[in-house]
Amino acid sequence: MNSQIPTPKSQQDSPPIPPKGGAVPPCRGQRGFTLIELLVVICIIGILVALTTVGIVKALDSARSSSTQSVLDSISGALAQYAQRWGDYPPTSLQDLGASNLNDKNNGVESLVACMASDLKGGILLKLEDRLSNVDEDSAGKNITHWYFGDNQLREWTDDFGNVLIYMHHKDFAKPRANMSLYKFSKDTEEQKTAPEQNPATKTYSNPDKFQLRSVGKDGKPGTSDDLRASY
Ligand SMILES: [Ca+2]
Ligand SMILES: [Ca+2]
Ligand SMILES: [Ca+2]
Repeated sequence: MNSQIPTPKSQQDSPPIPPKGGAVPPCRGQRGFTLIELLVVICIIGILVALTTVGIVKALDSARSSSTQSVLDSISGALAQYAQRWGDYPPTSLQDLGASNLNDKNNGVESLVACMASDLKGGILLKLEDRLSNVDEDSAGKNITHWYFGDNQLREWTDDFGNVLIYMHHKDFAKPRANMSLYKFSKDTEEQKTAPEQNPATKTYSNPDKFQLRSVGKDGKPGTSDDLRASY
């Protein structure tokens, strides 16, 4: 004779009743993270963030370089039109067009902008107004080329890294005057000397019968590997 009292069916199937107060006891085998595990996770997240940041910076630099290259090529196309219209490319210095009291910085690009902004002989060839700057904060005594700006500031065009472009007419490649070589690329940087680009082996100049138009690239220094130039 079995003296055990059988458990009623309704009690066998019911889930365990949590203790009063709502606290659920931890399951067997469940535990929190150790300090080492947390540190490893934090390290991995840190590495992933660093890798992503490097990737984003590289992508942005690449986009800026592409955009700068496209602008250099647009200016180059407009320069061909200018030469057709005027019989020559813009001079490296507005001194050649009668300007006086130039401050001898950024002369090439200032002459380039002034000539392309002229509204004479068929009108303005290129505006690029979102790239206009005047980092050396100078002005001419008068409006030399009949530019459309409405004041006498000597403006420059900048690349996508915020540095002014370099321009030089081919007749000055061999013997640039001192006032054609000095560039202040941005408001935050010191003046730097530039020189026309040559093939180091043959000593021939790039684009020898026309002009040189360049960007100093992200590093803000002329003559380094990140420089960009118009597709001659
Ligand atoms: Ca200047
Ligand atoms: Ca200027
Ligand atoms: Ca450079």
